[in-house]
Amino acid sequence: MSNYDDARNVIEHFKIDGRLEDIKVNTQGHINSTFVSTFVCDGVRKKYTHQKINKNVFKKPKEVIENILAVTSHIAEKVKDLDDRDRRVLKVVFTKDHKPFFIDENDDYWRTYGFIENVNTYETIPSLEAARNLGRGIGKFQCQLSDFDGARLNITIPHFHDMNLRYRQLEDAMAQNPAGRLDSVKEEIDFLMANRERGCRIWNDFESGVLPNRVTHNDTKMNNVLFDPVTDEAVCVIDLDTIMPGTILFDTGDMIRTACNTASEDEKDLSKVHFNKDMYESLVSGYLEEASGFLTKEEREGIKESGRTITQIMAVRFLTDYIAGDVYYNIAYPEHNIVRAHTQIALMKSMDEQWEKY
Ligand code: ADP
Ligand code: GN1
Ligand code: MG
Repeated sequence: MSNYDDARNVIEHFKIDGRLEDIKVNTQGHINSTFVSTFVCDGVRKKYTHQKINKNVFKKPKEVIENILAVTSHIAEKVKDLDDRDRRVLKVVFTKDHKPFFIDENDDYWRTYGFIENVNTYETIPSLEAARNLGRGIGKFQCQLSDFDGARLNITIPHFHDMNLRYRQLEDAMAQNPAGRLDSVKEEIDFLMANRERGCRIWNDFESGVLPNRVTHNDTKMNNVLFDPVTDEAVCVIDLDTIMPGTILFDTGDMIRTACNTASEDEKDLSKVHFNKDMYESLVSGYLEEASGFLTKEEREGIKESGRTITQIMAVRFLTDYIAGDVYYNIAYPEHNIVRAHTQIALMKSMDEQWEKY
């Protein structure tokens, strides 16, 4: 995590009118360092989001920003006639020397977006209607990008949702056991190994072409979607770092994983973690309102499994990071990654208990 002084020094390089009044940190994401600034210009306050891109995760930050510029301009064109177009898509703010990023003395890349005001983000979904709206929002986002040429995109994290690779990474971490944590997670490993073959099916179907290759977001967890506080409409999909060619099932999977869990991703009390099948039905029906026009039979039939698969890949990834000594995700306390892995495993088990009922 960077500190306020780093952020203050960086912010002055962006082309923002007015006087910097305040900087706050936002700890909702697990990857980048995010700050929110307030500027005052002619008595009017305006906020901005500044992010240091995690270069351990994104090896070529410039390519991440190139993707974001291409995708946000494409969506901006689609929403240009809406009254609230300013909150429908992220807007990149350039530096005083006209670049979409600033590189600091440590070779870290920073970017700035206009802050989208008057919106909510959720860790747990508040209502069936909000779930339906989330489904609609993700479906709409995929539609907006359906005519975007995926070949233009840089691959920001190769094989991001490749379950085969994620299991190999788990095995590497187990073999090295750098933090000496392996003995404490045998049960979790046994459960995930027993599910290995099933979990790899979606990736294998994507690679073999059974599932179409489309432009997907790849990180559609609920707090990457901004909701209107009055109507609960999903107005903007943010966190565009992993926009890449993929199967839409990666995106349906992550919205199911996060919106149908009755608890947050890092709930310690596992008795609170359940799969809510009513939320699932509302979420998927909202999604299909927007997406059914372009889905193939295989995609439509894969939606239910996608929720389980993406929950599984997160369990594998959180567990791997715990064994590896917390080298990837931002954590707030030493056990954070294993707590996250436990909620994912509990959610998979709750899905399995109800599998025939939804
Ligand atoms: P990370 O990759 O670390 O998850 P995100 O891009 O998702 O970073 O940003 C972290 C959080 O910051 C989001 O969950 C959201 O709450 C907030 N955020 C980011 N960009 C904006 C924005 N332009 N307007 C409002 N909130 C934002
Ligand atoms: C990370 O960046 P953030 O916090 O929205 C991760 C996702 C995981 C998610 C789990 C680039 O998302 O893949 O699903 O944590 N992003 C990256 O909460 O690894
Ligand atoms: Mg995020």
